[in-house]
Amino acid sequence: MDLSRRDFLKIAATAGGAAVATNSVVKTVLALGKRPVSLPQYIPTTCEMCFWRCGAIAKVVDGKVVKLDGNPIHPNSRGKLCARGHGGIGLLYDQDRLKTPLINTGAKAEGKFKKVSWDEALGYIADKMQKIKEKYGPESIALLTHGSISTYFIHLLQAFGSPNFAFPSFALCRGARDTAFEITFGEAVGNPERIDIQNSKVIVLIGSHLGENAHNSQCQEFAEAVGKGATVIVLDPRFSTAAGKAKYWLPIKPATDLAILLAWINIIINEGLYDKDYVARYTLGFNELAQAVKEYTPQWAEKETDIPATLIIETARVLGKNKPNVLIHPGRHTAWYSDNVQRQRAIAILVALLGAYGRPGGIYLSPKKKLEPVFLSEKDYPEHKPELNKGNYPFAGDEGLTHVIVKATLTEQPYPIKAWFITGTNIMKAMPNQKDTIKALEKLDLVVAVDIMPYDGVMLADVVLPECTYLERHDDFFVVKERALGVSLRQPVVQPMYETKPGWWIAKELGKRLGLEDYFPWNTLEEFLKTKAQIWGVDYSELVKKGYIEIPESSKPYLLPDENYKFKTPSGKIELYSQELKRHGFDPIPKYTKHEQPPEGWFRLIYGRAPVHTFSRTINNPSLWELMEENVAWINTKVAKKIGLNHGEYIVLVNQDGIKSNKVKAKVTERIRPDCIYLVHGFGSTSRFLRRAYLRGADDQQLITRYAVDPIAGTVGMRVNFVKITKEV
Ligand SMILES: Nc1nc2c(c(=O)[nH]1)N[C@H]1C(S)=C(S)[C@@H](COP(=O)(O)OP(=O)(O)OC[C@H]3O[C@@H](n4cnc5c(=O)[nH]c(N)nc54)[C@H](O)[C@@H]3O)O[C@H]1N2
Ligand SMILES: Nc1nc2c(c(=O)[nH]1)N[C@H]1C(S)=C(S)[C@@H](COP(=O)(O)OP(=O)(O)OC[C@H]3O[C@@H](n4cnc5c(=O)[nH]c(N)nc54)[C@H](O)[C@@H]3O)O[C@H]1N2
Ligand code: SF4
Ligand SMILES: [Mo]
Repeated sequence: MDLSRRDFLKIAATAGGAAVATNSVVKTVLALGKRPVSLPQYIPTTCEMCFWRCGAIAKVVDGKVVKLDGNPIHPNSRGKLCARGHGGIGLLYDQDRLKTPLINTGAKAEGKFKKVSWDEALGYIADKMQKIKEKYGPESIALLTHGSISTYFIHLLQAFGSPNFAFPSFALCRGARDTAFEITFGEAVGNPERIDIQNSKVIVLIGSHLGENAHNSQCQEFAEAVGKGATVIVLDPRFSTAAGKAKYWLPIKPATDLAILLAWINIIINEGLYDKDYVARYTLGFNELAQAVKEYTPQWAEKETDIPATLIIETARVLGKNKPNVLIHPGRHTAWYSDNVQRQRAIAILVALLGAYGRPGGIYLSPKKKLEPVFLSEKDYPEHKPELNKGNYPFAGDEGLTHVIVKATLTEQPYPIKAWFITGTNIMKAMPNQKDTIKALEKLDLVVAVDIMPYDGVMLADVVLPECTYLERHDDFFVVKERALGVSLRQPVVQPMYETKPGWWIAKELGKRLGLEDYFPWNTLEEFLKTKAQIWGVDYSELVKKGYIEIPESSKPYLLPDENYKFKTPSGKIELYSQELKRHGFDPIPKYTKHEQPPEGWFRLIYGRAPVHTFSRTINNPSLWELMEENVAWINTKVAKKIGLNHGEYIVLVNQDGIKSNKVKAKVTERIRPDCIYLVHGFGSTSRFLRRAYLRGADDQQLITRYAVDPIAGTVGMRVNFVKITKEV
């Protein structure tokens, strides 16, 4: 029997109080012939079960993590973790983790691995990289990356001479939103989004499915606002969890959101419901906007969206009446259709008309202080050929475009790509058109994956390097730009298990073998962190104890009355009409684009999140898998009745290109429109190294063989695939 905490407290109490507890416990335990139990340690760190990056506190007993809790002083967690955050323990102790470096000895992407030492693996990679560099130049090595490991590998590849990296978080996630807000307000809306949801009187969720999207403090604030009586308006073809809290659920026909947004703008202008002082003081292009939206009447929008004109008018009035304390949620995963940036522009314009940017309950301002970047080394990067990772998209962000890397690999244009590093991203699940991904992998001379788990994309690599989990390592500081500015620390709460190593160590060691040691002028990352903290004037030892430090006097969430705030746009104003878009040949004010709708007998495939999983990365996690082992296909009751389908029956989905999904259970429900089918993303793993997740549920990405690229920023629309239901499982 192990001594539990309750026993400990009992013993401590009988021994006469806390002050003598430790000695008494040791004595008592020895007297009982037991091994001494150490006192629990509580170590703060930063969660990486998703990218909200909450402050977490690990309770560690005898070198084992027994509990994870939210750090109360961290603004992203406020003392609580979500289910996935608690699932960090499951990740740490998952028997299926990558444990040693691996080299594929079979055919390309065959996954026939032998275990090798770090020295052999890194030597092999360095040798191949040098050969590729000699033949094709350093730019021919590309990096697909996500998460905190990105910092070290972008640095390594830039030091080697390649500028070609891409994150899924731009093209496949929030790129459209960030571009639209930059164009309109001169600044992206941030991550975490700078939304003042706790003070909103009206909350409009356009697809944002809070509650299923489990971003911690945002969900907490949403619950708070609902508790205070905020009016919630949800546009979603599916009755989401958030719709369950809404006064208005508008079950919009998928792909038509821009119609309702333009109609709202039309009504708000026509009925004089906009914030006139704010518009006059801060915006540019109001007259052009008023002219351009004249055609977008509520009656027109009704035909496009299936939402009655009366409801469109009623909700527009709710927005106008409650301005400026209105949150039009800017969304996050905005990679929906081919006009993502313009749809997001319409949201930004609506925010401006309601005077909600820089106002309580709307979008709050960035912290007024900055922490200047401190780089891993001060040494300049070598000259290189121009980057290809942004393609020909004038507004593509600095995070690069994943599909452009794939295309360049396949076509060798504008120059060849011969190697991929894949760090912290599951390319088979994150990127659409898996066939192209495989074709590209087959063309490459070297594929290296650095990961913690043997997920699908990882196991197609030539060399697999095991990183330790976030609970076993330091990472670079996280600068938190919430209402105030802050610094969050990640530090190991236990030692790395097996032969796993931190990402910074892997990059540094590989750098050494490539003759790039000068780019890593520190022995451990902690040494670098201490220097960085000193430069920023942050007390590192306090950070170690607390996990999070707020920068004093950095908060200024709202505009002052009559403030002459200068926006970071070229004009210094909020650009309702965008000269920049016009200069590049795009519509300066959003225009409606009609998208193809599914033919009779077909359904649009839509997807989203489950509260207990993060993309594909948690589906094998023992504790989270237990909560949800596979996904289900949401199908409307009438549709099911027509084809004689029962709730819980297994089906297969087939897309327009004849691609079949894994078998998946039907969830027959009134909670979805009849013209679409919904899957939670991330399931249907094809990696046989995952004992729990292998072939469980259906993979939405497998069915997403088509995608629509937005010409403005190169973001990818993934909701343009149609599926049929078959019962042949
Ligand atoms: N069809 C479809 N596609 C999508 C989406 C969708 O909903 N549907 N969502 C899109 C969005 S919004 C996003 S942000 C992207 C997400 O794209 P990704 O971030 O690529 O998502 P995951 O599928 O979770 O793959 C993450 C990989 O990182 C690994 N990993 C986790 N933690 C660590 C770590 O600490 N170190 C290392 N080295 N590796 C780690 C995991 O084991 C896993 O292999 O996908 C996009 N693509
Ligand atoms: N639990 C959990 N939470 C997460 C994540 C996770 O993996 N797990 N990932 C995080 C990340 S990186 C991101 S980007 C976010 C993504 O989450 P959000 O940005 O909140 O979600 P959306 O992409 O808007 O898509 C999901 C919703 O859009 C609806 N939808 C589909 N088509 C349409 C349409 O045409 N119009 C409208 N109005 N709605 C439509 C779907 O029914 C679904 O309810 O979630 C974040 N939070
Ligand atoms: S939202 Fe959940 S998974 Fe994401 S960082 Fe916070 S606790 Fe971790
Ligand atoms: Mo995302």
